[in-house]
Amino acid sequence: MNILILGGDGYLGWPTAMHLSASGHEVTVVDNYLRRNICREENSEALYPVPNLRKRVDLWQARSGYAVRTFFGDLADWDFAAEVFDKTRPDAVVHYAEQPSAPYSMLSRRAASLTLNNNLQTTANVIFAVREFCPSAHIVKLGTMGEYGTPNIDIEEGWLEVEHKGRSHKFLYPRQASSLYHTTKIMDTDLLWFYVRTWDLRVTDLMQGPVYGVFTDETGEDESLFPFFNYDELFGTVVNRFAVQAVAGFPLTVYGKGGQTRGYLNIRDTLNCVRLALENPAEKGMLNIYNQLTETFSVNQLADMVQRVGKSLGLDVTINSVENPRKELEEHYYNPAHTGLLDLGLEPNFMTDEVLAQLMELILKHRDRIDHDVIFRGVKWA
Ligand code: USQ
Repeated sequence: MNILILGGDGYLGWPTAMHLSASGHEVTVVDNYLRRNICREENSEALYPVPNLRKRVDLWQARSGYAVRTFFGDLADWDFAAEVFDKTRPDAVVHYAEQPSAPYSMLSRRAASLTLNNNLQTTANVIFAVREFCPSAHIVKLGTMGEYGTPNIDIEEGWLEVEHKGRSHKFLYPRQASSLYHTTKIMDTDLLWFYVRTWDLRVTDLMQGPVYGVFTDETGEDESLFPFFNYDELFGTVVNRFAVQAVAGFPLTVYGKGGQTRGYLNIRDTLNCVRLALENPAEKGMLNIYNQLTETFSVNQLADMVQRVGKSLGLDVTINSVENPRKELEEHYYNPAHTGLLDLGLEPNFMTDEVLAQLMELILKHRDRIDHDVIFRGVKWA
């Protein structure tokens, strides 16, 4: 397939580009360095330096023999989006081109506006561009499990059959997010669903939980091909943060009671899920939704695992409950269905002690670069 990856420089975009090109697809990546620029502005630099996208593409080609085409620009700008879609006419589009941080979206009015404008305008432009230049293309959109929030009933895979006064109807599963970022993802889903119904688009929306790790089949041990590894409060996800904190001797920052439960997945499984979604496209006029997670943990369980593995590596790991800067339930029911991707053939890479130890050993090599000041800044929701 001829595949366009939007946000191809990101934590997930770049590993996806390598994975899909290694799987035999013709890959084009698009990025405007939004994440790199925000990270620089906010002093949220990754643990190790990451080559720019042109250099990454060259390094990957030298290693694998596969060429990846690049476009640089802002997909929220229609003229640029139209040029990219017109020149590539893709069979499928993987849409990661969004501001991905919940804490950043809650930082200031400016950060909130950037998140809203970027995420919604980019999604709208993707929809308009697909209709104009490649109406049969399959859009694979990265959504988030955070769209559902933490309801006191089982979370279904995208849809809910509702019975009301003797009649029934299937609706999108109710959505109730706990950050502005997550709310933009709900709005994206609504936009996509509207245009699926109206213009017969083909869309798969992947409701993904927090991702951890950096190693993939394509990176091997080659650090020049690794994705960004953020451990700061804004752009680091919790498992990656805890692994760095353990190495740095920084008490693990469990927010509040630590009973917050989410569905996690190894970065290797993100790549496999996206590939499986591409290989099993939605029909015309269909919105397929999969819950993209492999196992659930509370924050306390994660902290205990990281502490145990850290100790086995000779690290002195302590756990600290800090006042929760976020507004979220700290104890709640959580039971999300996630059989769709397994049915398509996903073979999960679980969070074993070996997986965490490998990650911490990588961090140990870079421990001198860890900046304690960015680990916790306490961006408050309220
Ligand atoms: N948490 C802590 N301590 C920390 C950091 C986080 O207790 O130092 C807690 C948070 O309060 C939250 C949970 O860990 O309850 C997960 O937080 P996170 O920062 O790993 O994940 P989140 O902000 O929800 O966002 C991340 C990605 C986002 C993706 C989302 C999937 O940044 O792009 O959409 O995970 S999900 O969480 O399922 O919505």
